Amino acid sequence: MHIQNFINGNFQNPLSNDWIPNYNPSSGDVYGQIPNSSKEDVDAAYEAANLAFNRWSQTTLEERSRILLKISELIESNLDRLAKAESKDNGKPLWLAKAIDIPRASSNFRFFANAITQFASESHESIGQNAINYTLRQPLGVVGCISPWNLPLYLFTWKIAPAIAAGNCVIAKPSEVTPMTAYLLAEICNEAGLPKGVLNIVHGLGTTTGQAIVEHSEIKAISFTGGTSTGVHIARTAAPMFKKLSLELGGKNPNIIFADCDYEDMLTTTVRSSFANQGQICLCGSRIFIEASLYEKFKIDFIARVTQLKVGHPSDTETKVGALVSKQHLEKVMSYIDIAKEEGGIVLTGGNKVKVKGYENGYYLEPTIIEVTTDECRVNQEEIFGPVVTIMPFTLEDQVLDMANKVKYGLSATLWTNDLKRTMRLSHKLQAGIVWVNTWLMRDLRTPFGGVKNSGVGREGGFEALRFFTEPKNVCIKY
Ligand code: TXE
Repeated sequence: MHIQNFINGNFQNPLSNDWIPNYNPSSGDVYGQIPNSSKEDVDAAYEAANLAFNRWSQTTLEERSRILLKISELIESNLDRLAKAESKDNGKPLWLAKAIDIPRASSNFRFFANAITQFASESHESIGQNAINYTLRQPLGVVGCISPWNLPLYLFTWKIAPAIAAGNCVIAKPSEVTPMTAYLLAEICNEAGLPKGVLNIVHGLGTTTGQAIVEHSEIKAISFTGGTSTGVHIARTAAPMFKKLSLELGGKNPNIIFADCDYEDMLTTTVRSSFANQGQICLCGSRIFIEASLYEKFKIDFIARVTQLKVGHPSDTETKVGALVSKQHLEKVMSYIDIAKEEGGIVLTGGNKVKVKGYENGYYLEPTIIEVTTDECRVNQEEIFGPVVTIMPFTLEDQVLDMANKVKYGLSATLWTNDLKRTMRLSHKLQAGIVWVNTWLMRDLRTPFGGVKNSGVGREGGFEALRFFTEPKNVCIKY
């Protein structure tokens, strides 16, 4: 099967006729080919987007909202088909794609279809000067959206929906590792009546296609989610052209557990925040700090729960941990388990590849818990992005705060405690874009989403996203 680019409402092969194999992580087989689009394909997408911009930016909010809602409905009615495609492309359990990824992609369109009708700008009356200032919020023009492989359609639509809701035209590139649902979304957009050229999807490698989008002098903004080193490269490329940038990068998030927490709730959620989606979520709590008085009990119970998680084929309903996304990624994650051992970490459970019957070449890994004695070791400092967590005890609040903040990342933090004063103290001091207290990954799409330090710049979500995808212009009228 050959995936095609989606330019000006049409499906087409890459101009160079250059293709990349697409792997099924659950079996290790190549099951498709995707375009490795060149600068020329990106130029063609730009022409289409630019041509569509005048009309789309003048389309009424009601009409834009109606089309976005239609896309949302069509994603919903294609739930099974999209979930199967996502699971096959990414290796995640099918039930997870059905319960989370695809419904969330639909919600992204529904949310921004509604949000755009409520988005308003300010006016300032200059009292005593007979003047009124008001702010126009104008779409930027043609913007670039580049997304990763861990939550393919979920994160792809999280960028595209606000961009087009705000009146921009988009050139989007999904990860070359998981292109399938983006391809299917293109069909849905045509069916929903999205005008030609408003959304263009070019497939290909980051270093060719992605680079061509970032380097394009007329693309006004880049919204990117992916690895921190890619983010650095994009920022360096885009800065001299003064493009607007939203960068959502890696994380190494602390999960801080105090002895006064609701134990069962904490334990169940901690299993999820450690291993959901094979640990391949930027928000996973991969560094677990436990108050010393609870440490031994937690250690025993956590190991017991984690060894029960079934590693298996994504289509098996019993599977809790599916396949990792690619062979390279599996090797990278495995290399960190070796690093942990070299650094004196103790593998409490997991650490080995798994051979799933009938799918022996798939990229499966046991969920892994590593006990560390120092927070400064590499496995506690670097993003692994797989089913690997570290645990270590702490005694003092200041000590755990210091360890939580002593990494280069600052995306999210989770706190388990029933002490209100402690909650208030720590949530103020934790260096993170998001702090969850007694919960994890609870999302309200109106809230600002993003990180500090090496976890990125800018915020997505709610009106923050609509602000990112518009340019404020001050108009001052003297009367
Ligand atoms: O991501 P890349 P990779 C982290 C995680 C992972 C590491 C590397 O630690 O192990 O990043 O993953 C496109 N110009 N996260 O290498 O390369 C690329 O094609 C423009 C965290 O898979 O950053 C893809 O579409 N685009 C993360 C997207 O960038 C470029 C999710 C992300 O790929 C480009 C994924 C370039 N020069 C990985 N190079 C999160 N924050 O959720 C690559 N791309």
